[in-house]
Amino acid sequence: MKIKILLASVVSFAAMTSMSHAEKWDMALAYAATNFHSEMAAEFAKEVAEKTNGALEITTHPSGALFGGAEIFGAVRKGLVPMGERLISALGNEDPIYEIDSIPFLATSYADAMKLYKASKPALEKTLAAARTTLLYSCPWPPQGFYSIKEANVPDDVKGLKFRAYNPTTSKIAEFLGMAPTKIEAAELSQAFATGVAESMISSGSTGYDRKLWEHVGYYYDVKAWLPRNMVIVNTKAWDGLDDSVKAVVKEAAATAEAKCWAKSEELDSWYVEQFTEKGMKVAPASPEMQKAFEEAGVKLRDEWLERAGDAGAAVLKAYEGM
Ligand code: PCA
Repeated sequence: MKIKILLASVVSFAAMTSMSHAEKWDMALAYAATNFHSEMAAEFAKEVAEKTNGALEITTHPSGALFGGAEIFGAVRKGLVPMGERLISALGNEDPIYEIDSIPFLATSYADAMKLYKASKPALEKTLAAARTTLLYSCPWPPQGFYSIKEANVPDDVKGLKFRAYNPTTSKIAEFLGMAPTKIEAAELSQAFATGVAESMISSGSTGYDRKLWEHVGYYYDVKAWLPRNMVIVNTKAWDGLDDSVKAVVKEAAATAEAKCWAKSEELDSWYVEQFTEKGMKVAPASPEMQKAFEEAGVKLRDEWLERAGDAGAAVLKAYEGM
């Protein structure tokens, strides 16, 4: 009897202490609250709060409100914020594995993008671990197309255009085509096009839609060049500090968010592009000349990537090609 009472009080004490340790985490997001990536992050946060009975409450901060896109990875790594979402390939200068999803024309469908994710995930997780961060989930943007303020039928048409880049790969493609790249976060896009700082870019219909680019840009070429992914990461020290039961809930919610987000991205892909036509943009596939120029840039970039990524990179590509 005594033991039972003692046990009961130990249990309620444990419950109390775990309650007093209820964690409140911020999650830094770069993209608009209405973007599907941000909506999934909000659903993920809600599921975690519900299933942990409030032991972990995550508040999402979209549109770069807490940290701008370019700062999120560093902020999570340093523990300035426990959790955040970042466009993986924007980190390409830190390690080539971060930009495997943006090698042009390597994986251009959702099925191939998933294969590439699976083939590269162990290497990605290892690289993230060395940066004291842990991967929770990763979700693709729709296939990438080319936006231009002027009609782009042949490579000469785009020469000299100011190009908005979001990662090293897009900067290099722009240079290859004689455009002038500048790195600009999605949150600043409308302004960049409105003021003429940007005149062209490669991105998905999703980002053009979020930023109402039809107000400034007349042409969208549906190149389907690659599907870059975002990743949701957590500072490893913060992660290690969670109870195992909370970790299990977070992992499960992350797996759910990942599956839903991939499906949502694919579902919205053509819808975004349809909206452009409705808003009066000219939507077309790339002309054969432009397609050829993009593909030539792609071959160069792939070779260059393999050189930088060495044996480890070659092994990942081989695993992907064998899937
Ligand atoms: N949208 C993001 C990255 C890729 C995409 O489709 C952006 O343009 O910033």
